[in-house]
Amino acid sequence: MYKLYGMRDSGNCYKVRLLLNHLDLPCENIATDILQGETRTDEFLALNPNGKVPLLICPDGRPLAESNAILTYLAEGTDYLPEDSYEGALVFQWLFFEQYSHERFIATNRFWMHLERSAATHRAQIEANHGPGLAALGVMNDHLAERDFFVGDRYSIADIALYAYTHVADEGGYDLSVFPHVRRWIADVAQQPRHQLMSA
Ligand SMILES: N[C@@H](CCC(=O)N[C@@H](CS)C(=O)NCC(=O)O)C(=O)O
Repeated sequence: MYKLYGMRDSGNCYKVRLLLNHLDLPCENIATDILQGETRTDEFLALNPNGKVPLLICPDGRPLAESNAILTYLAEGTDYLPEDSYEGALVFQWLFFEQYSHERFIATNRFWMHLERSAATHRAQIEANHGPGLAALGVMNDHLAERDFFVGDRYSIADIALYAYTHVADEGGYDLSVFPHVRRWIADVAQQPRHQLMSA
């Protein structure tokens, strides 16, 4: 059985829980509170020297970190990662976009404003992140104006990766009402079979 070190309110961890649920793969969840330093213990650092969740432990005991790497590993050979090499590369394109142009602005602001509740301390960084976060949402909105899902008009791990922090972007101060295609897509993702709420 898989084991997942993670925190319920973390979008990066939610991505993995969501895919595991879609795939109906049983998993033991190991609650790991980043606010209490539980990713910085010697025991945890021995498994992931980078000190971050999610961390997946495969049934054979091997650890795997980085949410989008975990998604790719679990999705291999399933409907959630296209077999076609070009479409597969497009999925990677959006996974890298999510980490470089989206998550570090939108998730970071949500962390300070909603989870750590340290917005006053990080006011300047929150303001600096806001513009690039809006730009990422704009790129998504324009892309989704033309299609149902991110790649090949089929729900894939590109959607799962981007959904995790987009559907709670308001908690980081982002107003999604100006991104109608993103809002339509959020509703469609939530209708997928075996969808699971972040709070589940
Ligand atoms: N790029 C990593 C980011 C992981 C990450 O930032 N995890 C946060 C929670 S969302 C964490 O564990 N922070 C604890 C720490 O930095 O001490 C991924 O996608 O998995």
